[in-house]
Amino acid sequence: MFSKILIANRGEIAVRIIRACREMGIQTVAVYSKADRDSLHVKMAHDAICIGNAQSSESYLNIPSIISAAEIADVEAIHPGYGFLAENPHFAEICDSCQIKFIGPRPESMRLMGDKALARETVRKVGLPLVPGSKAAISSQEEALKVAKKLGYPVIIKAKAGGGGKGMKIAHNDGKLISAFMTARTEAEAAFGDPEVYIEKYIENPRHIEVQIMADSHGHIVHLGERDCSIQRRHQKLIEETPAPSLSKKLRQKICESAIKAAKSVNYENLGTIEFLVDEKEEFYFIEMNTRLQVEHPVTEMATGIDLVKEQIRIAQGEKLACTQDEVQFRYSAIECRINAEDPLNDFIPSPGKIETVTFPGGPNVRVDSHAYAGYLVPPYYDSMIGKIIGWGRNRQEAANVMLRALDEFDIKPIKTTAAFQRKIISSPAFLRGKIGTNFVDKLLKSEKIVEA
Ligand code: MV4
Repeated sequence: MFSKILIANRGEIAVRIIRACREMGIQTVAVYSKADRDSLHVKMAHDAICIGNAQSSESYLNIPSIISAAEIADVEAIHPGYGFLAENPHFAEICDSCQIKFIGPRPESMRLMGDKALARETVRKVGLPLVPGSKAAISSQEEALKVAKKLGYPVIIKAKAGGGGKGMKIAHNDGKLISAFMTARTEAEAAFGDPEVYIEKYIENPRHIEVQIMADSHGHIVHLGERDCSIQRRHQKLIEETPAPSLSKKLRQKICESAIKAAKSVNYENLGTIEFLVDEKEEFYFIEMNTRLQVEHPVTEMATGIDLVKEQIRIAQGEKLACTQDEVQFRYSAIECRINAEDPLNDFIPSPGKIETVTFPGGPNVRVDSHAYAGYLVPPYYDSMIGKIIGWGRNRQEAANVMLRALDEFDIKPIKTTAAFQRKIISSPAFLRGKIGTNFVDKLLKSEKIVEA
């Protein structure tokens, strides 16, 4: 059993992991950048070590600094959280070679699933449905044109090393395809050091459905249901929920079984999320697998009563899963709003700065995961998410009512946040009817502009 863990992250997720460790009687070591000296995760951990400058490349992404901190603090394991080094197979290998347990999947699984074209090919072999597309990376304009002709427009160009919507380009005709192909390659090279791209048929306004799985080192694997993450703007998710609204029992079953199949195909260990698109004809397609704990994990936790971070730590300790598939119960509907320090009235520009006052919601069926407090300075160097509010109930309507009430209670000054915008979404008739797709937010923003004009 671990007695001390280092958390290689910051913000709300570092706080979340420290909470799990406390309950398990595990000592915690925080690492922090010079911009995060006064951060809540630093106050909450047993120990804290400064690992460098504000810029992430010099701190939270700085592998030698983090490993040195782990050695100095003499920890047995590192939890990477999400983002930063969470899906970096090289970092996991270095942890291994230093006899520090990386709390996550094996490096080979991360490498395989990190190559989005190879991931496609791997799960295709075990029978998962894929969006029609190229089998491997496309390296010439001629080949790109040939594939697009076969698929029919529109098509989407994705970076092999990408994921999460980074570096994607949509093309509606041959002319646009050539320029999109060239830009996609250049951007992929700049962002990931790998210019390789692949092409898929573009699905219009799909629902973005993902399945949470967990797998232990003894070959046991269970799914914890799905989440709908369609409410997003520019690939930043704003609202996530479980169960996905208007998904038939049969389709849900098929998607969850497919997710297990995908994870089994790579002999997966630890937590993972398998992403799917569901189109207007109720067809579903695998798109990618994320090999980490996700931001939106709390909705699954509130719906099932399973603490995913504790499970992750138990799995890393070599323990067996605490429950079988039949024992997993889906009790509640849960909704999460990501609270970003951004101004929705000003094109969502980041709104960092000092928080003078903050009141978090409370009461029945509300959870707040946040590192914000009165007096905290939101630094401009990192992601703008300052916390998450989760509400749940016996059905979606109850969960939505709780969420709306919680958003009303939430108050923060003087920084701007997305909360009021999320309130608008959740109180909209289309959302309440469960009529959501990935175009939802853009449509809402467009309709508002027309009203203003
Ligand atoms: C797609 C798609 C449509 N067709 N793939 C976004 C996240 C990443 N994991 C994959 N994503 C998408 N992949 C095909 N073949 C639509 C999305 C998508 C999206 C695309 C453009 C603009 C906004 C989007 C929001 C959610 C999903």
